[in-house]
Amino acid sequence: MPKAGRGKENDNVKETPVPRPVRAEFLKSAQGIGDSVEESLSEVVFLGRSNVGKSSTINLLSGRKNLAKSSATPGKTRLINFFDIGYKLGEEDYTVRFVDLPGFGYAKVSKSMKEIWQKNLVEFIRNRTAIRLFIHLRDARHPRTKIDEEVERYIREFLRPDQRYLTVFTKADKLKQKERGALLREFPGAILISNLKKSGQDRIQQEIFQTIFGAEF
Ligand SMILES: Nc1nc2c(ncn2[C@@H]2O[C@H](COP(=O)(O)OP(=O)(O)O)[C@@H](O)[C@H]2O)c(=O)[nH]1
Ligand SMILES: [Mg+2]
Repeated sequence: MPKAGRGKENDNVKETPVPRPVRAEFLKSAQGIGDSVEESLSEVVFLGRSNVGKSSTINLLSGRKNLAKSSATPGKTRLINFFDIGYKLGEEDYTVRFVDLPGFGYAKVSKSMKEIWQKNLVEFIRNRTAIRLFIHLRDARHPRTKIDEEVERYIREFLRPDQRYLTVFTKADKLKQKERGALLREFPGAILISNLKKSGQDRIQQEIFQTIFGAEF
């Protein structure tokens, strides 16, 4: 892939390029690893508590208003959903697979991952070879919930060298400017987004391309 130009501030000659979604397609819903789609593309997994803004974020990143149904029909909410997202970066075309995992519950204290996720989901995230990036969505107003901390610790324990873990805080529009700065200082490397204001998504697209295609921005 062509090396992306490093955009400097006040440098109006070269702008930092952003991968642009141009196609999006729902593939299927699966119960678990057994009936999932073939592992033919690198995958980005989205996980987070129910109502954190997962569907909204997938819609924002895919450039499609209703790709991930914002209010999934009952029964479908426990399934793993697969989407292929086609991108353009410069003149090149790329495809990335998005995986939307069921939201985990609000349990304050859990003794094991089984109480957070069903067995089939734990099996999926641990054993699915195609996963290259975990995007953990967290609510910017509640950055330290026990369940989010547990999930992060759990996934980092089995994270492979070819996999990355990215924390994205949603609902940035609910914070004051000062609070946004404080949050990012507390979580270096995290990204803050607002689905309402449609802000922050470019950096996620760049992270996806850095991880999967080794792009440099
Ligand atoms: N203010 C604000 N609301 C958001 C944001 N993202 C999602 N929401 C709202 O939060 C609710 C849950 O969003 P949804 O995407 O369905 O969450 P999911 O359950 O994690 O898939 C909806 O009412 C969204 O409109 C955001 O960045 N800012
Ligand atoms: Mg949803």
